[in-house]
Amino acid sequence: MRYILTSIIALYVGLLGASAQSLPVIPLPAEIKPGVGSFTLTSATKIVVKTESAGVRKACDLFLALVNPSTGLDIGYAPSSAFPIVVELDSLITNPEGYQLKVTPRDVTIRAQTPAGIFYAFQTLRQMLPPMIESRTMVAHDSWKIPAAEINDAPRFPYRGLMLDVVRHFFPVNDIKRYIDLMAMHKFNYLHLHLTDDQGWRIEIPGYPELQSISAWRKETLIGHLNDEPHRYDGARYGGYYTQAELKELVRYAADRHVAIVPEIEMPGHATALLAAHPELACSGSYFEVARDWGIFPNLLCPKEDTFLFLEHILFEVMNIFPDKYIHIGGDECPKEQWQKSEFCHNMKIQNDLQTDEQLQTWFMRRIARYVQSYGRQVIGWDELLDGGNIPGAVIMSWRGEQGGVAAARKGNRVIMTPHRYCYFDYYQWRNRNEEPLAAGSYLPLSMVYMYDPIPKELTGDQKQFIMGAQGNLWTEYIADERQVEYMAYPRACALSEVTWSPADRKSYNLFLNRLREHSKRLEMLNVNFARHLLAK
Ligand code: TNX
Repeated sequence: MRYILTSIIALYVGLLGASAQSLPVIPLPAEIKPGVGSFTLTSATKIVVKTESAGVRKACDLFLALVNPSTGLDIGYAPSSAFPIVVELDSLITNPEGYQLKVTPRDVTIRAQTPAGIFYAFQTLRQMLPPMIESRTMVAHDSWKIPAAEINDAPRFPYRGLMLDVVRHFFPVNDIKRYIDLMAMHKFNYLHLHLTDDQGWRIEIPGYPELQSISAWRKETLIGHLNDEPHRYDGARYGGYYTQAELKELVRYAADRHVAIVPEIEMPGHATALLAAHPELACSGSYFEVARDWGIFPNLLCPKEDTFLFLEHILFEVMNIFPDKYIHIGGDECPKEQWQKSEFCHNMKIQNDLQTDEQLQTWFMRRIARYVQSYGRQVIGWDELLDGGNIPGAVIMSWRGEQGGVAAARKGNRVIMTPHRYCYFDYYQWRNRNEEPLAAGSYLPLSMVYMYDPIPKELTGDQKQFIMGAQGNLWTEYIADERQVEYMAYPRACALSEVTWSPADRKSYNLFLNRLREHSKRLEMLNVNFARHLLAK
């Protein structure tokens, strides 16, 4: 009886264009109403733009650049068409990133308040087409069908991020573009670039040539895991940096795909590479080497006037390259021995009525925050930022756990959740480590990413609104190339895209896995080196 019933349901679902479950769209849209039949891309299909704007055109252009090579069709624009894809801005759609997408056998209609919404509608439409649409060369395919459906969609959170650490390993601009392409397909809208750390400085700053000639390079790199003893090194000079022109081009590329880049300049810790070029910014010591090991280093910038002037100059340049709202000022993992030993820091604390070194650190970061904020920008910092007091307006990235985020939201600071237990994609994703490439240590399976809810339970109604979203972090100590970047990020980033985009009450890990099985064919067409443990069936 049960079998017959499921067969009837399956048949019924098959006749309808799309069921919520059969559409393999990731992240899952907020609302899908299945329709009847399907729309087919043919040479008669044309995009009809009802409200012209550069942003709308760009979103359409990118869709055409995707579908024309694989289909061999010459789909373009027309004032009208018998089989149109109608694109229209509509101020009645309330969420600036939301959209309505209606597919019938005769037409496709896309409405959104902004070009971002139009872009996201196209990403959904793309995922409703067969995976072969992703091919860069023409493929023989009998028809390019899109199942009929009506989709109303908008993100759950305004901040949907991934971080890429380009210090521990350095990735060419083209690799980052590919990372952005994949992010955009999954409706992520912030790429956090970790640009400076103990092991390198990756951003060109005019007027400070040693940042390029000294800080950007390490003598050699640790082989194997940090915990392996004794430490062995590869003997190969390693490094590089992005020129200002490259970064500006990357910003443009990302903006076209509705991804904003958040640049991070680390301070006062994780500063060894900077100190290698500018030892005068330390409290004591005159010789520092760009780090060859991973881990936490004792080298801190000294909270003196020269340091602030230097950092302000750097941040001025950074703001000139990166036009978006947020500038990340680091602030994590600062062992305080050097400050404790310093007469200067001791006096600083007395002068400013500070009792602890944590208060001194927050005081340091508050000064930097004010500088950045004076340019109309906003700072983001790791959750250590508030260990010694408050920094008005600072956005807190809660990484040590959820507590930093909870405390920040209670103080009225906005929060991006990135607790390592749920969001660190440098951790192993499979139980049997011996079967895996070397990774950082802990274990973060796909299911755990999927199950994560960025809103901590202990927050009250009012406090919840301070949670802007969540971010997955890809630290690259053990990730040397783009293939491994993709292996660690996917499919966990697919899961995080649903955490940050899809309505919490529609999430289901099993249904996600079903969609992911379909979605993986698309990733395969895109030649993404995703981890296949859970898709082998
Ligand atoms: C902690 S998360 C760090 C990074 C490391 C990472 C390795 C954070 C703000 N700091 O410097 O790369 O752990 O998992």
